[in-house]
Amino acid sequence: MSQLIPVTCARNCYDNCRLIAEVSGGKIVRVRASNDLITRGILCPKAIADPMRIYSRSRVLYPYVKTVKGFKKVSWDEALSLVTSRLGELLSNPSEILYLEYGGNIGLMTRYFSRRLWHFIKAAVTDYSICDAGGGEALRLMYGSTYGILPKDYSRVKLFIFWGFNPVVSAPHMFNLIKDVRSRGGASIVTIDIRSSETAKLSDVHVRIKPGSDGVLALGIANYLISEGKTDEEFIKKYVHGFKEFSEHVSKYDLRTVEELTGVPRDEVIDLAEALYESRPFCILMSYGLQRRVGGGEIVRSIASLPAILGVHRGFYYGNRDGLYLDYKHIQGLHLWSPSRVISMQKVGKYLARGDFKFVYVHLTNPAATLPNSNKVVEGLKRSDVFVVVHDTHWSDTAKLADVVLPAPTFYEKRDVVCGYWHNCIYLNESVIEPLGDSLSEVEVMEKLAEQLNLSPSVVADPLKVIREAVGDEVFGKLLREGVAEIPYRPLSEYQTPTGKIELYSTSAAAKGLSPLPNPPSGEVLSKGEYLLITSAHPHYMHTQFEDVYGVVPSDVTINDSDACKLGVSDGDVVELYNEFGRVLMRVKVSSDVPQGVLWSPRHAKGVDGKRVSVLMSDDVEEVGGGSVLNSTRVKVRKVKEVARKH
Ligand SMILES: Nc1nc2c(c(=O)[nH]1)N[C@H]1C(S)=C(S)[C@@H](COP(=O)(O)OP(=O)(O)OC[C@H]3O[C@@H](n4cnc5c(=O)[nH]c(N)nc54)[C@H](O)[C@@H]3O)O[C@H]1N2
Ligand SMILES: Nc1nc2c(c(=O)[nH]1)N[C@H]1C(S)=C(S)[C@@H](COP(=O)(O)OP(=O)(O)OC[C@H]3O[C@@H](n4cnc5c(=O)[nH]c(N)nc54)[C@H](O)[C@@H]3O)O[C@H]1N2
Ligand SMILES: [Mo]
Repeated sequence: MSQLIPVTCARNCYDNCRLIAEVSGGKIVRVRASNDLITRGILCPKAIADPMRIYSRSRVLYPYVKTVKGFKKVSWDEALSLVTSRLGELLSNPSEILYLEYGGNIGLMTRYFSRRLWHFIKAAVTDYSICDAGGGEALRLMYGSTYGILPKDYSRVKLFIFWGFNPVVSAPHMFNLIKDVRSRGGASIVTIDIRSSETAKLSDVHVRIKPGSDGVLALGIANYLISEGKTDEEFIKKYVHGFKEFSEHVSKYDLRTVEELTGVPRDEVIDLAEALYESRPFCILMSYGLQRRVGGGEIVRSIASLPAILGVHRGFYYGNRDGLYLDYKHIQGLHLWSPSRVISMQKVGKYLARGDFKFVYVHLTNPAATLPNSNKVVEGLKRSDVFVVVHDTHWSDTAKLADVVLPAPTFYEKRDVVCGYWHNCIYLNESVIEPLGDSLSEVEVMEKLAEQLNLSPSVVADPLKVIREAVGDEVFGKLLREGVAEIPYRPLSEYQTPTGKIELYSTSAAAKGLSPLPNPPSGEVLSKGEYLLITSAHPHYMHTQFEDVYGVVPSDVTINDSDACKLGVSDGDVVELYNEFGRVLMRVKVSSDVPQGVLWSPRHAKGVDGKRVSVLMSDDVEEVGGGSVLNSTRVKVRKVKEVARKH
């Protein structure tokens, strides 16, 4: 007899699906999809493959210590006493301890509660800026916070614009929900992307734009609407600050300039502007890929001006966490303690390699593969004076470089409370199966470390009690009774800016020395022989996860036909991509899906030489919000090997 046990996916994905694990003989034999509003009976390729990944040979099942002969299996006691003796020596110099963590599991206990130990000892942390920081800060400058329309309100939306967003791959359940709204009520779907993405191919309209020029398009649309008198005056009077300055500012974005800079024909610009005006309420879904570039924050700010002049309260989606009445700071203990140093995530490699840190604790991330300028990350982690501890479910690239590796249970093997950044549901996960091997959860490891270091009991608080304080009694009560609850959401018409209005002229930006009005780049400019390398999500992988099931992330680099011709390369040939940060060998795929001058690879692609494409990624820092500029990476291309062709 098998048992069916519900569990919510805790991966760093918009969807956060409700899954049903089929358990037989204490093992998960299959994963199914629940039929709720979000999951809708559909599984993504990752959830389908979970049983294989849970029981794969690349699981870390026991603690290991690195020796000259390789990794040696040890007991938890041995591993922990090694870790705490190193950590103990540095407690009086906490800025030499780096706590490196990201979104391998976004559970409130696994990810947020376990930060308490590191905050308590004042370890250095990162600014968590790799993914969405530029756009997030841009929205805060203008709207006071990032939240937008919730999925349960999509049924009233008449136009969805996926702006630099590829949800068919990166948020398949979001796309399915919106596709359903389209087929029921006649809403349309527009995608604005530099390439023919999977989503562009399934949309009603694909607006193909030059990389990095989206802000120009948005301000051009704004200028057109203002000059045509197609704005919502009442709304602007009541809710918008700085419309006059904004109108003057955007007047330079005439249709000719916009067409020239963005490559979008003027008729398409007008169509898009008219569609927005006619199809209110609309929802502009801006992705994180769009803003991971130089000027990314200003691009998001420019796009976010459109709902303001057209009278749609927060007519966008970017990330909804800010809208939830959930006190994340409280769970992390940030109301009690603060880190001794906060470093840019883009610069982790640089700072590690130059010896800023003596002890690095890594969990929920695989930085040797996923951070920019990753050659430096690897160099830094390999330094003989740096002690590296990795707590992971699997033997990641980073675990293989560690001094101590600790086994972690997957989200199927531990209790947690899960809540994401798209919908407002919060779920209680009970463990579906016993933890595999000797694995211990993040909370358990934190408790053990705190105990051995004789730290205050306030670090090792009861996680459920702390979560209850963070969500309030009512939500918590429902969560315990029913396993799921909705978190109350801030009103869409509330703007947490200094003026209480949407600030097209941002007073906070001015105070920070940034341009008070949106000031987007005119697009990526390439020098002779340079290509722009864009990387984005692949359906089979969650970043570097699932390589144990689907094989390594393919080493493909997609090149436009005419560029391939110029370079004298064809499908299957091996080329070297190189720049000031590193070099990697990739396999050519010729396609008109990408425009001239642009190369596309799956994120974290593993080259034919075994190197990750991340060795090429620029570690520059975006001005607004300190975001990453991964999609502003420039490379040169050299043909290395021709594939044998049949004649
Ligand atoms: N299968 C899968 N799903 C995932 C993930 C995963 O690894 N695998 N990761 C999750 C995470 S952490 C994230 S952050 C999201 C990311 O997923 P998305 O938010 O969808 O972002 P990306 O995949 O980075 O890029 C989306 C699109 O932006 C386009 N783009 C790049 N530059 C520009 C530009 O200048 N202008 C325009 N208009 N378009 C541009 C790219 O061509 C790409 O099609 O996905 C989440 N979902
Ligand atoms: N070139 C390029 N680089 C990028 C991006 C890009 O688009 N292009 N995208 C960036 C973005 S948006 C992001 S979000 C980052 C993501 O970067 P990472 O967060 O480093 O991504 P993952 O490879 O998913 O690493 C997560 C790790 O957590 C582990 N893990 C999973 N569940 C658990 C758990 O419950 N407990 C523990 N202890 N470990 C667990 C996994 O095994 C894996 O090793 O990459 C960034 N880097
Ligand atoms: Mo991300």
